[in-house]
Amino acid sequence: MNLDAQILSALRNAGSGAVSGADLSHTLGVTRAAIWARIEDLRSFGYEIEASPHHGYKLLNVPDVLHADDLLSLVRPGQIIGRDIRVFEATQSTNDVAEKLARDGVGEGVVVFAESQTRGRGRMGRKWLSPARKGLWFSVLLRPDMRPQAATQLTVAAATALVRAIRSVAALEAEIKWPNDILIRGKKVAGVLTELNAELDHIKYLILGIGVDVNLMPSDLPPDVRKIATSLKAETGQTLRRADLAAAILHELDRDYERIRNHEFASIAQEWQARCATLGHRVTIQIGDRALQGRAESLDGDGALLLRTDYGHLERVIGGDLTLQK
Ligand code: BT5
Repeated sequence: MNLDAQILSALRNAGSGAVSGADLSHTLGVTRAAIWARIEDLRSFGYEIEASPHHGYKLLNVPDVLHADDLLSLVRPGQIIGRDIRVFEATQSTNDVAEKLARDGVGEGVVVFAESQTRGRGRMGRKWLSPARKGLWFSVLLRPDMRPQAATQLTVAAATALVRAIRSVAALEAEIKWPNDILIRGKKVAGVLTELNAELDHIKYLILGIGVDVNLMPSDLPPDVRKIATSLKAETGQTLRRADLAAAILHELDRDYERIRNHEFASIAQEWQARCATLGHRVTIQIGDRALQGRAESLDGDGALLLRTDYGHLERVIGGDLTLQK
């Protein structure tokens, strides 16, 4: 953690109390003048920090901006996901930035956030709208020791992590629509885009791109997307502090990544199945120009969907566009 993150963390730990400049300077091993300079800088980002000669520094209010040091100060010790955080004001796509970091040899766990994306993408070249400061648009770089066929485990993990984080921060029960949509009352609130670079039997790196509609309102989206999308603000009537949600998602994702590393994917799959709006229903899955019809039965050990087709076969499906049959 760098100095700003350590200061923010100390101020947070003090709760409604204050921390003296002398204490901060002593614990962090820098001069009081250096602390003061960092406090001034944080204030310029919108952090409201009271400075009183008698009591010291007190955190009064934190702005709804994404700030790498602030996010880092919210990451729990020992987490892999989020041990390195980069925030951009604008990028084309955070997945592209993460991919570049991967090619440069950056270690797994780095998370790239952008306040806005000019070319956010969904699957199969579709667009992902990413209005500035209204949502969480980010990518996580992972280097899992697994076969490419098992990569779907991570999409499944991302979905369960999103459901838990949304529950803990917004008190909403979200549902999962296979393979990568998170829905609230049938409308999409988040999506996951998993991209990987792999050899035949081994993943070199994998990028989980996650988009969450947090504080946007229907009017922020064009009419065609507005019809199918919602946001946490639209559902709760409240503006959420995005950093809190981001921290919760990274924490939950880290827990699931640990379960995957410990070969406990079955427990994630179980959780996923309990929140999945798709299982047990008759569905059509469009894969390119092929349409499969049948009953969505369960997930297999790699996270693929098992579909009982109308001909009685069990098909293993790893991607596609799913519609529920009425
Ligand atoms: C997805 O694709 O749902 C994956 C979305 C992943 C976005 C993240 S943001 C950070 C990272 N960087 C990127 O460039 N991407 C990732 P798909 O299932 O193909 O859904 C795309 C469809 O969702 C579009 O065709 C629209 O109909 C709809 N859509 C677009 N923007 C949306 C939004 N902000 N909220 C809800 N739905 C949206």
